[in-house]
Formats: sequence, C-alpha cells, structure tokens
Amino acid sequence: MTQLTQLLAELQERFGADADAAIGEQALENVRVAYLGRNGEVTKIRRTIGTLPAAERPGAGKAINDAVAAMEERLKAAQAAVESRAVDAELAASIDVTFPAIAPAAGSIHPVRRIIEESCDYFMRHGFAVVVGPEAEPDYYNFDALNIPSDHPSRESFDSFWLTDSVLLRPHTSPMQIRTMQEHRPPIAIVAPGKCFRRDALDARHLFQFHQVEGLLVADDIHFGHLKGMLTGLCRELFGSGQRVRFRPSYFPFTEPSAEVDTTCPKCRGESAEGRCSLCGGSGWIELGGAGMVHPNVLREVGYDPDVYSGWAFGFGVERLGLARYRVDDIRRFISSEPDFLAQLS
Ligand code: FA5
Repeated sequence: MTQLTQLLAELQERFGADADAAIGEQALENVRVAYLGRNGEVTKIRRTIGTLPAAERPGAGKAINDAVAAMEERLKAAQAAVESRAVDAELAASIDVTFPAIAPAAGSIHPVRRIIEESCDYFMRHGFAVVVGPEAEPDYYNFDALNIPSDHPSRESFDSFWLTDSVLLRPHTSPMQIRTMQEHRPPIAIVAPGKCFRRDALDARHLFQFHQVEGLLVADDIHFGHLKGMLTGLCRELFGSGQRVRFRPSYFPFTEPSAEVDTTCPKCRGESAEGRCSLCGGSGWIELGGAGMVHPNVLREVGYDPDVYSGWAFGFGVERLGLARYRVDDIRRFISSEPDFLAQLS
C-alpha cells in the first residue's frame, strides 16, 4: 500500500510537470492520453490491484480514484492556461505596434489670454511693468478719484453691477491708474490687464464680462505723440501692418484731450453698404478703446504736481482687439467655448 501511495505521488508529479510543459492543445491532449487514457499510466496501475491481498484492494481503489480526481483538476487548469495563451497570441498577432498612437487631446491658450500676453510683452519690451488689481472696487477708485463726481452724467456710460451701495464690479481697468499712482512716485510706466463687467446687452460687439488692457505713462515731458506712437505700434504688433488705425476726438472725465481709437471693421473691411454690416453697423470701423492725456485733476488727486508731471493713459478692449486680430465677426464667439473655433485661433 505504501508502495502504491508513493507510486501515485510520483505519477501525479510527473503528470503535473508534463501538463505545464505542454504548449498547445494537442500537446496537452497527448499528456492526458498518456496518463489518463484507456491504456495510460493510471490504467496500468489499476491493473495491479488484482495482485494485492483482498483486504487492501478497496483502499488501493480509493487512492487511485483520488489521484485521478487530482490529475483531472490539474488538467483543467493546464487547459485554461493553454487557452489564454492562445488568445494572447491571437491578440498579439492582430496588434500592429508600429501603428501611430492616438495623440492626447492638448488644450491651447485662449485667444483672449494670448492677446493679453502679447500686449503685455510689447509694453514690457518698452520698459513698462505689468500690474493687476481687484475686480471689485469702491466707487472712490472707479469714479471719484478719476474726476467723475457722484452727479456726473458720464457715470451712466459705465452701467455697472453694484455689490453694495459703494462697491461695484469694476466696469473698466482705469482704477488701476489711481492705485498705482498712489503707491509710487513718477516716473510711472505700467500696463494693467484684467476683467471688467458692465450691464450691457449682448450683441456682436458687447459682452457683460470682458477684458481691458489699461496703460499709464507719467513722467516729465510726456505728450500725445508718445501715446499715438505706442498705440499704433501695439496695433501693428497685433494685427500686422495692413490694418488701419485711427484716433478720433472724444471725451473722458479723466483725460484731456481724449480720443477713441478705432480700427477697420474685420468683417466688412469698411466696404459694407450703409448700415448693412452686423459688426460695425456700416461705419466701417470698430472701436478698440479710449485714450488721452491724464487730466490735471487726476494728477492732483494722487499728489502729483500737474505743472511738473504729465502723462497719458489708455484702455483697450481685449476681445475687440481679438475681433480685429483674428478677423472674427462676433465677439460672443470668444465666450462660446467651441473647441473647433478656439483651435483655429491657437
Ligand atoms: C473706458 O473704459 C475707459 N476707461 C478707457 C480709457 C482709459 C480712456 C484710459 C482714457 C484713458 P470705454 O467705455 O470706451 O472706455 O471702453 C473702452 C473699451 O472697452 C471699448 O472701446 C471696448 O473696446 C471695450 N468695451 C467696453 N464695453 C464693452 C463691452 N460691453 N463688451 C466688450 N468690450 C467692451
């Protein structure tokens, strides 16, 4: 009996090694037949039962059956391994590892951001510093210090979102002029990009939240010619030399003299029949921003002597610059989050 037990143990061990080594279905079947088939190794052992004393025969039969059950389990595991190797091989054959990979979806810089960066780069090259400030402002910075007293009608042109009786979401970046001049003595040369908010109805030229780039230069002997030169240079930098720019007399309480800066309508190129163009309304021009020589009252408010110092300031709408730069026909497209549109401009 002990001899039989040892024989069966050895048999199972050999069977396991052969089953593991079988690399395909046919090889595994050969192993099965060699051990468990009608004339296989197990049958040969079974035939020896008759030579044993009668009392040992039932125990021997059970030991052989247990060994067969264990070998059949082992065979199932080996079959599963062979099948999964076959699937892997099939997959490997069907995968072309030289095929180009799917490119990861990469974002791009938003055109508004790009214009802010390029405008700031232009001014930094000319020695200006970039400053940023709060989007919610007390009315002092937004109006009073900019020479717009509480009863001044021009307050209405900055139709605003008020947070309290005296704090509002800034409708322009000009408060940064005051904040900078209060903190520093001349000479001052800054650009201040940022968000602005107005209760304007949406149309092809207006958003309720948009961006401006403010600029301020104060020193002795600054004149309007510097302003024209710098702003014309900015437009050339952003648009190339083909885009026309004009300075039109205007009014702002915080500059004197004042001008609006316009550029050729990117939609009709100034050629629409009277009133037909949905972007410029037929004027042939779109307004980029306001500009002018800093008003003496503003200089006095921050403690600068207007007889000693002079300066200019401007505030351009970034999305308007985007209309002209990218020849876009509607400002709302900049906030539409259409990936196809944005990808074209990147
Ligand atoms: C001002 O905001 C002045 N602070 C500009 C200024 C600065 C003048 C310094 C003098 C000295 P205005 O309200 O015109 O001016 O706005 C300037 C520009 O902001 C407009 O020309 C336009 O380009 C942009 N803008 C104004 N409102 C909107 C709007 N609702 N949607 C998109 N862009 C706008």
